[in-house]
Amino acid sequence: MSSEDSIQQEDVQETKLIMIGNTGDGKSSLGNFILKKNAFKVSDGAKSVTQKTKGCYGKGDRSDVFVIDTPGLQDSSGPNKDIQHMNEMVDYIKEQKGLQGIIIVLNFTNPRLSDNIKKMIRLICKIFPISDFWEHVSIVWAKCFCDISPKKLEKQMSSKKDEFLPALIKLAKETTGDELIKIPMFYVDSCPDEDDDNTRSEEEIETLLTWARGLPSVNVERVVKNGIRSEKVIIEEKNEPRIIRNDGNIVEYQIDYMRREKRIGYDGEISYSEWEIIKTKHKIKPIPPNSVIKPRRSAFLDLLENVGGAIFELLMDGFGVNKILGISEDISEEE
Ligand SMILES: Nc1nc2c(ncn2[C@@H]2O[C@H](COP(=O)(O)OP(=O)(O)OP(=O)(O)O)[C@@H](O)[C@H]2O)c(=O)[nH]1
Ligand SMILES: [Mg+2]
Repeated sequence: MSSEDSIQQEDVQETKLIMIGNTGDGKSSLGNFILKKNAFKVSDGAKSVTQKTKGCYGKGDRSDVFVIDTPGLQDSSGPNKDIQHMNEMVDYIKEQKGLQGIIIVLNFTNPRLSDNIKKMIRLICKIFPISDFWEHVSIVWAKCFCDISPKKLEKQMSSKKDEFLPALIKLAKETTGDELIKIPMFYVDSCPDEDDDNTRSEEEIETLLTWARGLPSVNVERVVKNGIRSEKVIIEEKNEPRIIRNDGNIVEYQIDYMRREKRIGYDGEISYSEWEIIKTKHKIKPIPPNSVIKPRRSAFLDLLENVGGAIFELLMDGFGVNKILGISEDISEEE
């Protein structure tokens, strides 16, 4: 390239967009549609296709548009792959001179704002810890098929706005404290059949580019990898005794030993699995006939409530409870 060429290249006011979203939702297809050329490989199955962050200039009147395609999040190879992808994406973004638009690509055929999508958006916010983050964000609804009837389209568009915008505004408040944000939404079919009229999508992209061209550049130096951690699993255990019978002579109780997984996601979010019974012990303890105190069933229940399952079991196993409740030795213990 001659020096003249490079000056010309620098003179061109380019518009840079990055596309982020879940795997298979249509980022690469949208990139190709915006650039008017086959710059990115598109998947033809359920497998994640894009494995590397890569940018490309467009063709013809889109030659001043640079689109960065990224690997899909929620990759089927697991969260560690996501972390690797995101770290590489951050490195790539940091190399860029400018970046105007952060396009979150969502699948129009997904009816709900799932926890996964919220998780993904929170993660993107963490990567861009810039105060005006939300100013740079727009949503593109991909797979908004061009043959959908106008009436149906209008209905679905308004249901998306009703469901997603309040949730996004809440997320914005949570992340940057912004309350007055306007998130543009665009509805696009990036892969129409040849004879389909896809004017609506083309117009949507023109509006998207007008929006992006009017934005200042993101300060890419502030983009960070932190906030992305490996997923951790912590095992939590508890004992849950239940008093089954107390007729004044014996007290019968059962202890369920339970376990659950506490998962700390790579975005810091905590989730729990259901408590699972891993072992049950059935115990019968006699109350001595000459005991001065004849504890009622409610005394055991009170004890259980006051000290909790673990201490209750210790007490019942002889750490002073015999004295408290006047109970002698075990007569039966089954597992
Ligand atoms: N009809 C139609 N099909 C689409 C559209 N967007 C994506 N697809 C199809 O959906 C599939 C996935 O599209 P991709 O563009 O590869 O999705 P991606 O988000 O880049 O996927 P990963 O790279 O795996 O993260 C492909 O079969 C596309 O042809 C769209 O707007 N309309
Ligand atoms: Mg892709």
